[in-house]
Amino acid sequence: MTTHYEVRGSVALITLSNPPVNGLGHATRLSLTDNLQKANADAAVKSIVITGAGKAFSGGADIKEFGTPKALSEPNLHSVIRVVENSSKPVVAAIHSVCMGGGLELALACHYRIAAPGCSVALPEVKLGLLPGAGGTQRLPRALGVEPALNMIVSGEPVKSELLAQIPGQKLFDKLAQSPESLAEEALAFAQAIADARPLPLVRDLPCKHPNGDAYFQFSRNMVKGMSKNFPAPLKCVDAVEAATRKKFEDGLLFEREIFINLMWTPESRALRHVFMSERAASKIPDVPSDTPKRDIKSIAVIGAGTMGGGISMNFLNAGIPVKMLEMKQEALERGIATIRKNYEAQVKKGKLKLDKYEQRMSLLSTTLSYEDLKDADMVIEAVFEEMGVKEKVFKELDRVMKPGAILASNTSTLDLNQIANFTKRPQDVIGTHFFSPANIMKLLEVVRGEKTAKDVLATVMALGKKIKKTAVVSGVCDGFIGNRMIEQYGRQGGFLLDEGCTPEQVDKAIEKFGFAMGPFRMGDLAGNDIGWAIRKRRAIEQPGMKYSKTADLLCEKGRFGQKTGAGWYDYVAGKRDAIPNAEVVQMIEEHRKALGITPRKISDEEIVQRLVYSLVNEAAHILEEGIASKASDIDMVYIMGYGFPVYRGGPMLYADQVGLFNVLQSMKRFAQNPLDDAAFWKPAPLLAKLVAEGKTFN
Ligand code: T1G
Repeated sequence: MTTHYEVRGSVALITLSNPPVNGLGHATRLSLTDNLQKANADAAVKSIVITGAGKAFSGGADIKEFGTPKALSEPNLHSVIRVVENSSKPVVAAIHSVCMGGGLELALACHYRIAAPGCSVALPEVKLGLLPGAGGTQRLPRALGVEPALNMIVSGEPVKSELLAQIPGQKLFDKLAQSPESLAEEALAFAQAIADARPLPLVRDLPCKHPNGDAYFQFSRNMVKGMSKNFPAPLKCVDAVEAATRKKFEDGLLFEREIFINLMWTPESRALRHVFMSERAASKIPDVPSDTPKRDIKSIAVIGAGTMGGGISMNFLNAGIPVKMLEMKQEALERGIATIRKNYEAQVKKGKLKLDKYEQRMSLLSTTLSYEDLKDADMVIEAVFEEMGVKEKVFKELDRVMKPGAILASNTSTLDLNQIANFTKRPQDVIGTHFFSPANIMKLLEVVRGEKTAKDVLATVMALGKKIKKTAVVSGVCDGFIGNRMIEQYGRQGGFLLDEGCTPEQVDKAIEKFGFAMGPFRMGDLAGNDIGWAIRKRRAIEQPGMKYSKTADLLCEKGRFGQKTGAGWYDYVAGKRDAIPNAEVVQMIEEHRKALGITPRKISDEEIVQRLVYSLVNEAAHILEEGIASKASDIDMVYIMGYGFPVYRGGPMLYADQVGLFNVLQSMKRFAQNPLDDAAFWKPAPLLAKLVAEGKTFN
């Protein structure tokens, strides 16, 4: 049963109880409808209150049901809403905490609404590539006014109930409760007081006009078009709200329904729903139960006050966790503090951070030159030079000074975490926390699980990742973990494309048109081409057979490391980020081709995109079959949150599923036949071949 029913005096109280957020799944809709009919049939009941148990009134339709027959099974949300509106007795919605999507649409169908202060009210469907599909685009403008309603529907952002109640002329809330605690009692009293009020007010009967509709909606379309490239839903939201001002209510409802169903089947909505579920699935680790006890992390130590150490520290300061930063020299500490201050002051200047908050965060930061001062920290994160000898010294010191039970984390991005753990006598307390630069901005955190990392250490760090607002994804130990291991293959393909006839600009533009934030060559210039250079030198010793294009080495031999040297694949003007193509680099590539006897050919954007994206997919299949990542959706999270993969395509794995793994494999076979490519490169990962043979998908 997913709604409770009880009668208090002459009021029937129906409580939605479908944890965690009272999603309006089929069972809940059925139970709610039954209880509404029961209340209407009970002569002792004069009025009805609907509320939500736990931490929400309702988080909306049950996203987990989408794409399954249940989502549309009767009673669907429209039918439930009709039962509420047709109730012969007044129905009062008592909303608190969270009232979103279908949950708000349900409340809008009630005759009266009482809200507790602090309730987050939203129609966030647009974030799932949809629009409100149960009358929200037709009722909210009537209850709140066209403009505030359109803003909420197009942005999908929550607004606090007390702010909405202040909108002049709003009919959304009949009353604001004194507090969340008094809501139920106040709602019952209200329901009793209006029990005989007739006629029962319906939001659908309210007028819905905009005094300057044509101009307003045209203006809205222009604004929305600018910010919603590649996302079809926002503009459709404008169409639906405009329909509310032009059509009869029932016609507007049909119009909304038609758009909703069309959007539901768009690849963009499929991708955005996948991202919503994947982001939450990432925190679920197959062999670590969600109730695993976590260690209490009240203070953090950070070793290294450089770019990474400073950025990492800011995450914890932002979450109100004190940080003690250690460096070898005082001037390094001062530089680190100055950088942190500069970052915060930039946010204060942009109005993104209040001055008192900035000072409060800085008050949580302390520094030291002595390891002894770190001994009471609950967790330490080292962000020192990426060289195993340095890591060894640091971890031996940490092992010596840190209290028992402290978590010892390394921010290494390429080194073997198991080897680092074995420098200590407590490898079970060692874990990798691979932040992405800039560490205070990038959402991705790869949590690297060593073979001896204890389960409670892993659970603790995953929960800490959520607390500092990161998308934490668990990776096993391998060279490059998940993201960098895949990006290496992507980079190799980029080099082969240059050898065969492309310019850096052509490759970047093709993949950026596909939706990547930045192509491989602009990204190399940003991260520093010398990083890849060092990896290739190491690779030449460890895996001599691995084929690379020489172009990147030729570039580095010219000292063109990228933005940090003012020139890389492109030229850069100081203080600007624009990548300016450089004729010498193009000429260097042409001469290199001649030296190899290669006649350049025209390569289509489609081939560029396929070779770059499928190189990610094939390496990801290896990562999955080796258990480095436990699920394909984690890999999608890594790529969207850490490498600029377009969110509206859902990540490389979902994209491959939507292209069809059979088609991916066919393309790979074609690339393998290209003598200038690398047949070994395109050898399908066994898992990929298996999924194709079985007609299955990654997700
Ligand atoms: N359906 C199913 N599960 C949901 C859910 C939903 N609507 N919302 C949250 N969950 C699960 C989530 O997967 C996680 O599960 C747990 O609840 C806690 O979520 C017709 C069609 C409500 C503000 O888009 O914004 O109505 O991982 O970690 O930080 O017009 O969840 O524990 O198994 O995010 O406290 C519109 C989406 C649906 C709201 C709570 N509604 N949810 O945040 O917890 S479409 C939404 C949120 C719709 C109608 C249309 C947030 C939250 P698990 P959480 P939180």
